[in-house]
Amino acid sequence: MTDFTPRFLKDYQPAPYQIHTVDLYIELDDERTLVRNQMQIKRHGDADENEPLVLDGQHMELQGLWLNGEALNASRYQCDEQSLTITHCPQAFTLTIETLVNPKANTALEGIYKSGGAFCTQCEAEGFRRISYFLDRPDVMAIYTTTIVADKDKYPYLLANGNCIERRDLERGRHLVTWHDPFQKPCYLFALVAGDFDLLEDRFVTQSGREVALQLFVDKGNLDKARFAMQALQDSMAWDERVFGLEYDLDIYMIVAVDFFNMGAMENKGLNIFNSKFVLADQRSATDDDFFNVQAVIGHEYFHNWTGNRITCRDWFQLSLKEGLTVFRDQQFSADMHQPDVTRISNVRLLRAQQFAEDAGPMAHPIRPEKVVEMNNFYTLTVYEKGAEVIRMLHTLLGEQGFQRGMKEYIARHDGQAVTCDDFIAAMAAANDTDLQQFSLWYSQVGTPQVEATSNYDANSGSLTLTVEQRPASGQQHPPLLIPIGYELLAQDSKKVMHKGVLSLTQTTQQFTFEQLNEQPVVVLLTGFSAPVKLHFSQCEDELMTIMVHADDGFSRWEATQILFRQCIAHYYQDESFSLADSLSRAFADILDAEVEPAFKALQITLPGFAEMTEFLQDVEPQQLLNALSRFKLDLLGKQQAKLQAMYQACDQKLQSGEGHGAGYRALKNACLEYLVQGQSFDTEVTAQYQKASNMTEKIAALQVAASENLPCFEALNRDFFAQWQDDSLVMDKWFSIQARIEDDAVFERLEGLLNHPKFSMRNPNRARALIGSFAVHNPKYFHHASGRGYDWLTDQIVKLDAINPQVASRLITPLIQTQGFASSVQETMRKRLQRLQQLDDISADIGEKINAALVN
Ligand code: B3K
Ligand code: ZN
Repeated sequence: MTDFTPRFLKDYQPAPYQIHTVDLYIELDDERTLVRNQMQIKRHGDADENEPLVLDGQHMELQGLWLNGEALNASRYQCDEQSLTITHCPQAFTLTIETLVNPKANTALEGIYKSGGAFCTQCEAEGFRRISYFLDRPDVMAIYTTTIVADKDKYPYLLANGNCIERRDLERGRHLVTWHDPFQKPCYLFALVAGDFDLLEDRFVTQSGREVALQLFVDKGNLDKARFAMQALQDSMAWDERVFGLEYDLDIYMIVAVDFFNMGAMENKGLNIFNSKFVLADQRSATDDDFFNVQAVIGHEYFHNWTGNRITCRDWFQLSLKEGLTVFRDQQFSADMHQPDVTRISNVRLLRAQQFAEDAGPMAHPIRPEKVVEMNNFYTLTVYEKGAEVIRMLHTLLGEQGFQRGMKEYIARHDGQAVTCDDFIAAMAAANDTDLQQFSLWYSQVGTPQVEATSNYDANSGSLTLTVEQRPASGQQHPPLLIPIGYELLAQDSKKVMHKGVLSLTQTTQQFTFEQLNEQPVVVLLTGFSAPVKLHFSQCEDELMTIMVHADDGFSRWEATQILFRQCIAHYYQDESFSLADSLSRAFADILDAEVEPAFKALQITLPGFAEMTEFLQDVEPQQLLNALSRFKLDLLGKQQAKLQAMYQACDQKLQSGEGHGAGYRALKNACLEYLVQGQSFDTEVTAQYQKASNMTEKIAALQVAASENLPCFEALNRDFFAQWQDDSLVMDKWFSIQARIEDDAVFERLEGLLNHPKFSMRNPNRARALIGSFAVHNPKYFHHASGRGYDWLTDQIVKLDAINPQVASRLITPLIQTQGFASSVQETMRKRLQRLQQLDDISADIGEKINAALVN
């Protein structure tokens, strides 16, 4: 029976024992890997001397146990499926444990496992307990020395954290390598890799003049695809020095790319392990978005070296301490490397389309959760993305200088420690001599707060009063939060910005007055998306159109168009005979004509999608919403076909002449394509785009629209694509993802075929996500099919996947548990599938926790 007992933040207790050093000797073998773990352990001064030592451990065979060199008598210890308990421990002692693990059978991809021919590890959050018995919690920090023994031909590279201190050959073709990491760390940052790779080497000279060796290990034949990642690493290192004054600390930084990986990447000290999707990229096989993500993830993991590794979390409830902060840092890095407005808008789109839904769904939790069954379920958009928004608000309130002062204080106080979110806030407050008590409520509140604003201009006195009100998300309760609200006041005539700044909303209702205005301004609120809230501020079309063109803040210019679109889609949704108003068609034409960066224009003309719209409507009937979205798009095309076509061609010419940043023109060209394919005769152009494209961004966009619009050219292009790319694993993920998006009635038969396709494997998380995840998220027409067949199909796959890899299964179940927002009959159909899952024996804690939460009402 699976254990669904939750753990609570309020029950935190320090560990009674500390592990100070860990000496690991690991003899790698596919099915019988031997791990000898020798630890120096001390009882904590306050702990009772009768306190037993309880070590975590799972999926291992205990082979031997020695205390201070003597084999331990069976009466002194007890071993079960989850732990090893040792009684009567002295105050300080050496404990040696020998265990056997089976990497080949490890399909959960936690602990030691095999990815292709290589051994690798994943320990965060609680995977080290699958390698050895240990106090598997982040506040136990030790110095590690790791010796690896393996066959030299098959595994010429043996890697672990820190610096290499010994390397020698052994008998029977084996070799031994020892690594020592001089920094103490929690076990979740332990890593080991053994394999045969191609190695890309470079170096970085730090601001203090130390030379750091940079090594990137990739599957053979992929060296050219690793060059961009190497550059991204060097850029990250330079950026962290320049902006945060933070320098790398070891003499070597290694990144290994593997194909089998549960998430994006892992920041293990000195030895990052990455999903190859976030390392390998070249123009032919990767899209511009892929390049963006490679750089962002390389940055993210590198930035963890200070925010996560040097200063880590006291317990897993504090995860946002490192993740929210590090996402904020990677977002700032991306903004500096690209266009800040465009980057910010992408952050906000992700937050609103996905995190808002999580925060309104059954798994809603504060950025610092209070109750957890399976920790892996809490690597969420809330902890990461909303967590980053909370850090951003702090940055907005304190300013860049104040924020950096706070960071310096945080590091001065806590370098080398495992700390809490409160410690972080306390350092920020102390450095800025300010009180952040009210601000810290953001760490415990649940749901997306609502903010309602009205404005009143008094022409006689020339004063403008803004009345702003906040309330918790529906069903939630908490005291008023400190919400920074960025604003601009635009002059009606000159369109100049008369005032701008940030209002601090601290009360439930508050008024803000601006005096001495000689005309009624257009008010822009929540500039830069200054807080993760839902803003209700009713503005007329004219005001929105002024903002759309004249606001200083790029996010607000984009948001004004989105508000117009959302309102219009809502009309289409509510009224089947609604058609486009001339004013909106003109506004759309203005956007198309405006002189703005192509990447920005691409975002402006991209309509809010299905997920974003379900946030803004109530009791959604999925098919009716899809219908509204496509009628709206078709009407826009009907009115502006000539302009869209001209823009499509203009982008194409810019690209051919190599003018400007290609990525912006490609984004705009593809955004136009999304409209143009709605018309009757774009088959030839789609085929031409596919055939001419020398980069994946244009090629895949052509194939994708051909699939989702079911164009006649699709089958031929699809075959061609498969034939060309069948041996490239990352491109095959794209291919599977496209197959799942095909909108035709044969989709379920097609999906069955794909599950049995020779290139499909449930064991490879990228592949499973590409097919299953893409269907549930990108094919809403059939996922939400009225028959419930889409829900059934997802449920069937979840059952199979849960037995192989619960962590991946648990991510993919998200669209099925987020029933809120849909009409009650739709919710009922979804819940039936969850009930079916709930009745199964042997469901994992990962899946069980989510289903129980979803079915609780
Ligand atoms: N810290 C890892 C995530 C680990 C997830 C474990 N289920 C990657 C990151 O956030 O950088
Ligand atoms: Zn992270």
